[in-house]
Order: sequence, then C-alpha cells, then structure tokens
Amino acid sequence: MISFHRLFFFFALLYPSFQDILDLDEEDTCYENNKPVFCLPKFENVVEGKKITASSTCGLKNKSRICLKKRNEYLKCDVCDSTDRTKQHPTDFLTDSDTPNKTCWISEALMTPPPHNVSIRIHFGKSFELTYISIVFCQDAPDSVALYKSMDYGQHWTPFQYYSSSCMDFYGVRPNQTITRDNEQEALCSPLKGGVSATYDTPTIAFSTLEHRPNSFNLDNSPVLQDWVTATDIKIIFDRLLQNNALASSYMTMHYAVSDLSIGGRCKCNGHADRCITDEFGRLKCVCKHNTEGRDCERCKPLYQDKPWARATKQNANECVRCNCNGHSNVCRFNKELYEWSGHTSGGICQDCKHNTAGRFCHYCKEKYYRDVTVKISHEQACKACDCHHYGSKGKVCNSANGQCPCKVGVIGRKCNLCATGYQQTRSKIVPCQRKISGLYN
Ligand SMILES: [Ca+2]
Repeated sequence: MISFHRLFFFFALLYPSFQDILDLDEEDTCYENNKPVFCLPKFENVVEGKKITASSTCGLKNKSRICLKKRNEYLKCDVCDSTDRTKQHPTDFLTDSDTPNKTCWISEALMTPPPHNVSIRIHFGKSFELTYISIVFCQDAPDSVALYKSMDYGQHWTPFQYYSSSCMDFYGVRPNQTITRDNEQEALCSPLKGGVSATYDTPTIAFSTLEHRPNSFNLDNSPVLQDWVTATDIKIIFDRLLQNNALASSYMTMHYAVSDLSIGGRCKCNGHADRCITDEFGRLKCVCKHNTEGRDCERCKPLYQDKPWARATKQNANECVRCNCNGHSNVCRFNKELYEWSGHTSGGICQDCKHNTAGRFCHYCKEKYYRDVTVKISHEQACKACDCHHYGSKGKVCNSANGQCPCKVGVIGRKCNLCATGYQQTRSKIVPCQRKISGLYN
C-alpha cells in the first residue's frame, strides 16, 4: 500500500519548491520583519474531507455479487449490499486510511461488451493548485483512464491526463508526446501496460501535473502553467476493462475497484495567503494578506488599487498599494493610462470623495465649496460651503481657494451679503444694492 506521506516526500524531492513548505508553521508567513513576502497554504492531500461522487457504486440500488481478481490471486467473490455495514463499498473508502484492512470503492457490475465508463468526481469547493493525482486500484487497473479538470465548478472540463493501452485509438492522442513551451496546457497520454505501474507493488496511477512541462521550475512566471495546475473539480473516467482479461467474455460481474485516491496540492491563494478557512456560508476561502481580497486573493482591496494586482512571487510580494485619498474615500479605481504615464508608480483614482472634496486624490473642494486653509486637506471640515447670498451673488460658485462669491455691482463681503460704501440696500432681488444718489436733495 502506498501512503500519502510516501507520495508527499516523493513529490517534494521531485520539485525543490515544494520542500519550502515542509518548514511551514502556524506563524504568519506572509510577512517577514513587517515586510510582505510570498506565502503559500500548506501542502496537503486535498481530497480529505471533500465531496466525492461516483456515477456508479455497487449495492446502492440492489444487492449485487462482486468479484475481484487481484494479481497472483484467484477470483474472489462477495456480496455488495449498502444496507449491511460489512458489505458496503462507498466512495468514502477512496479516502479512508485503509487500516487495518484495505477498503475499496467498487462500481456496479459492468456489462459486456463496452462501453464501460464509470466516473468519479471530486468537488474541492474552491480553486486548488494540484501537484499530483494518485489512484491505487484494488485489482488490475482498467485499460483506459482519463483525468479531467474544471476551473469553474464543473461548467467546463478540460483533459488533464490520459492513460491507455491504445492512446491513439481511444483518446486520439499520440502516446508520450513531447510538451514544449507552446503546448504546456495539453494533456498527455501515457501507455498503461496491463494497468500496472512498475514503480509500485499495487496497480497505481500517479500523475504529476508538472512533469515533462518545460516551465515547471518557473511556475511563478508562467501564467499558462499556473492555470494548468488550477482546478476546482476533478473527474476521473474509467473506461474499458482489459481486453485480454479472461473474465471479459464469460462474466458479467466485472467492476472498477479503487482502494485509495489522493490528490496533492494546496489551496490557491496566488502567493497572498498561507491558509484557507471556511467562511460563514460554509465555503472555503483564503485568509488574504498583502491588501488583497477574494476567495483566491485574486484582486486588490477597494482602497488599494494604486498599482495593478499581481500574483506574489519569491522575488516580489506584489503587495497591493493604497491610494492616497486624503481620508475622504474608501474606494479607488485603477487607471492603466495614468499608471503608464506615471512611470509605473501610481494609477489609482479615488472614487466617491466624501466631505465635499473632489479630484483624483480627493485633494480639492467640489463646486460650491471652498478650502478652509486653517485645517489640513485631510480634515473632515477642510471644505466649507460657499453659501453665496441668493440675491447679492451672481452665482452659487465661489472662489475655491478663498470662498469669495461673485458679487453683483455694489455688493461686497465673502458671501456677497453687504452693500459697498456708497451703496444702499433696496428691496429688489435683481439689484439689491443701489448707488446712493448724492446731492439729489441738497
Ligand atoms: Ca480505502
């Protein structure tokens, strides 16, 4: 029996970058000396505790006879009955620890001739970055196995890897093709000779997601491979029992049987979180750092849009940068042109400036308000209402720097609420101050 831990160390050795995570502890690893650094959730067997469904499981509908033929053993038959605890073979047995006895998920009996496809689907409930998928069979492996992945919770599926004794005939893929930098998102087909991998003592499939892909050691800088290893769901389709299986022609009691399924990977947080938690709605999400947010830390927080979001790398944590809104806004918008124009230093535009402020940084007063220079621009009272006199002023808009309203002839005062020397108040709304006519009554 191949354990998860053996696989873990096998892949940790295969990819040096995975060795880093062996040293993770409970500390916040996203900061070092208060500086943001690239961080990762722990490497784990991501199927543990996940929802696994199978298109076919023996004994669910009717009690049925199951016969398994293990290598170097005689055919062993038993009864599968979901109403009897000792005779069950549910999908839970794919992820149990297999102690003390090896437990197997077993499909319903397959009728000859083909097709024989039966699928297992694993729903992660969130994006994960996968390193390997390992399937340990209870008997000889099927003739063909296809692994598919979805990045959108099962709406679309793309091939991940094929295994078959006849890759071209069955999947239309030449066996053992070479992957170049131009086709790194292509699924390969590996010949499956008798369904047995030479590395293991039990029929096993071990698919390493990055193996043979040129950028596998440069994952940080390869968006294509970052996508390639990302999945929210995995589907495994078993197809066609061995053609040379002596049972094929005579028995109607053939089954797919898997004792262990493990998928190595980690919760996808784009280098901005070192753990994932279940939120109040029961959904998995990253505990985002570096001023990022989203279930995968895939965007900057609303006030941290001064630079474009980027995945953290070992060289640069790409922390999201706060916009300077002088305390008058909690939201800004990234503008690419401004960012380019600034020489990649600042591209944020503050939105919905409060306290009667306006401008890209909420740094001046909006129309009909003026700047009170006795307080700082960040002060809530930095902008005061013009409050121009309804009759004395020609308009409502004052000088934004000193608050002076545009007074009509003969009217003075910041608000235009006084008559100038030599003028007297009238009852007219149009001419509120009239020149005194001197000497008329002299
Ligand atoms: Ca098991």
